[in-house]
Amino acid sequence: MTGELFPPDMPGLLRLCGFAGGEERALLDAVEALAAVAPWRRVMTPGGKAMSVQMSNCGAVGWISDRRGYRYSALDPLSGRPWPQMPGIFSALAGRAAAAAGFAGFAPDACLINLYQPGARMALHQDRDEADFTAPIVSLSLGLPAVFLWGGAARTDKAARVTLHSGDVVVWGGAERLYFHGVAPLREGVHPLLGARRINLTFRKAL
Ligand code: MD3
Ligand code: FE
Repeated sequence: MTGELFPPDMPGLLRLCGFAGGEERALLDAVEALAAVAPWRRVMTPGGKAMSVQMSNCGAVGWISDRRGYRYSALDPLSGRPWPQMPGIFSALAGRAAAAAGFAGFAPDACLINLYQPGARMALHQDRDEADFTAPIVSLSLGLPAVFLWGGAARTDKAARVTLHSGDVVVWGGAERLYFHGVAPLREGVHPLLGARRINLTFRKAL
């Protein structure tokens, strides 16, 4: 396990390459169990377009999007029921990663789970639906590698390209918490555990 600042000169970021390397099977099993309760779905942007990424959530609240906008909701709009609880293996991993990056006591109340199949992408955006921007966001990547687009404070800032691999964990805090970011279209491939998929979990303090 190695911790490494990336890209250089960004003190709010810590990339922990392979941080979850030994736990991928257990983490994937937990994701599949969650998806059996709160199934993958393609959400609609407020502009009325279906996103190419499929999503689910666990935790006290989940991130949703529809014609009324982006927000966190305690209920899964598909079932009308609360989102499944965040598995202990998720909150423990997120807490350990945040602590390694200097954010002791990180207790996420939301986990957005993104599923990418080849061609799926995420346009440049900011994450600003959370109540408290001083809490970091912790992300975990599983499955096929993805090219992460890492912009700046302004939408027009040129984005750097950083490949995220299965088992990589990144902690995003400080000023970079509000930087623009996205994911380039997922390339075809087969991962030994996940097949032709990438799953990204983002742990957030939303409330
Ligand atoms: C930097 N997800 O769900 S994870 C998202 O790979 C999202 O699915 C991407 O962007 C994915 O909102 C990127 C890395 C990430 C997540 C949240 C961030 C980077 C971030 C919030 C602020 C700054
Ligand atoms: Fe994001």
